[in-house]
Amino acid sequence: MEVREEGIRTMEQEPYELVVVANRLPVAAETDDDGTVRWVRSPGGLVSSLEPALRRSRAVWVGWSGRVSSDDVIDVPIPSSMGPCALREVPLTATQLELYYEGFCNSTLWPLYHDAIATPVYHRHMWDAYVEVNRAFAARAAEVAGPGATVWVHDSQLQLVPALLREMRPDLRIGFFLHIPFPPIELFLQLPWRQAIMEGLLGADLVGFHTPGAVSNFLALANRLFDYDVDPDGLEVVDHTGRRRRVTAGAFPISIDTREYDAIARTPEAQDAAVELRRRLGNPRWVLLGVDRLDYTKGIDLRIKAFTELLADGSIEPGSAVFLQVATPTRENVEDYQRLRDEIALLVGRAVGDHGVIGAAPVQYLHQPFEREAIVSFYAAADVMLVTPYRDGMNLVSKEYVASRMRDDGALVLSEFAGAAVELRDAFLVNPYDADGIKRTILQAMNAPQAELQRRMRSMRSWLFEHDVHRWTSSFLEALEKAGGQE
Ligand code: ADQ
Repeated sequence: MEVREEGIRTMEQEPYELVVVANRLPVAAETDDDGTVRWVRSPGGLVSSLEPALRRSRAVWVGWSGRVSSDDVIDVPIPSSMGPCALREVPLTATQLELYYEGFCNSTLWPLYHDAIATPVYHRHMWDAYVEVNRAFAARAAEVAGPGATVWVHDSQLQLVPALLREMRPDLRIGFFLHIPFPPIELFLQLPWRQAIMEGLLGADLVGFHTPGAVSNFLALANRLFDYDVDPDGLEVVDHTGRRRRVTAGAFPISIDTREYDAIARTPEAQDAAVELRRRLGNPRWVLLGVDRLDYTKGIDLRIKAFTELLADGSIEPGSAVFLQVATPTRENVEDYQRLRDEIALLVGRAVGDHGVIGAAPVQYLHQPFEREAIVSFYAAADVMLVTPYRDGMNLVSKEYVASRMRDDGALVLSEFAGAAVELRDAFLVNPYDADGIKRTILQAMNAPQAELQRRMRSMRSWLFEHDVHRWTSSFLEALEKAGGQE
């Protein structure tokens, strides 16, 4: 297919041998006042992880562009120069967005897979929209994949795609990766559509998770629901024609581009910005930092309460420490998120009202997105990083902090229930539900001898330099290459 864009002629390389299927495309559509559609790159996240692999092969990315289509959907081709590969849109209507994305993905699956921290809703019309949208994604992938292509499906929004796609295109090699936790059997069994979701996932040749714990939850569930014999690396399933097929399951802990974070942190701009930030905070002895999407899974509330109690009981002297919480706005149309936004604002307001002095607040709160360079300068400025999710698939923030500490200093306080805790054993690990435990651990991190901090940070950094995102991508794709096999 030829695409013309601003006089540049580019040739897309069909047939595609690698197809990435994810809810969002790495570009977003913005519509101008006169109705013209402009494409804007959405950097970071999955696209930077996959970029090298995408550039190596004839690749295409299938996903939603962020714009709402009317019911009679139009297919606007996206200029291929916008991405590291060709891009194909799956259009979503306003109703689909509400029922599939805000509904089934964010109000059913997200809370259920995160230990039901918020109560999941189970509505049949939302499920119907989830099935419909998964079908549309599978159809699009089936349409663009070349013969025998490799397809990598991402995350909880698209769990039905592997089986749907296999039905449409049995020649494909299909991998699925779940970016969020996979819940224990007892929770998953609540789901009225548990069987269909598991059948969807078992359509893949390889199903990947962040942690060994998630793998064993998945295998135990396959055994319980279908009575399949499982082994530690997967299972054999029987398809509708009676043929046996191998499904491999494994842990592939996602990571970051460690060298890139390290390099940004080393720039004079980042270092100057960190010094300036500390100055603006009043040059306290300790800067504590939280960086999260404003999500109820992240444990922001208890973290603020713990810090406030330390001020109240005199364990931290006012003026000696400032806690900066940065939170990106997210999922603002979902009710639980609107409530959380108010709760956090209230907690911050109380802390500042009760313990602040004129011109100096012990807790500072920014509910805004920032550029990556700015986030790195926050990391560079922070003596103690607080990452205390109640449950998190991996948590990249913890890894980004470590990668940004080029002087091997700083302390990472990390929830035992983040996937990252499996790897970052030298963090100050904490039970995120235990207010006293968080308080004790914050004090321990603040007062640890420099030699201990250096030992811990060095060991975490050397792990991350070896286990970076490039290793994640290649190990998943290599395992996918070997996976599968039919009788
Ligand atoms: P998230 O829940 O979004 O990801 P996380 O892994 O921590 O959580 O990634 C958040 C990203 O957003 C980080 O790269 C961070 O730098 C960035 N970010 C946070 N606050 C920001 C702000 N104010 N401005 C700009 N950027 C900000 C999901 C799962 C995780 C899993 C990832 C990847 O929930 O468990 O690690 O996917 O698989």
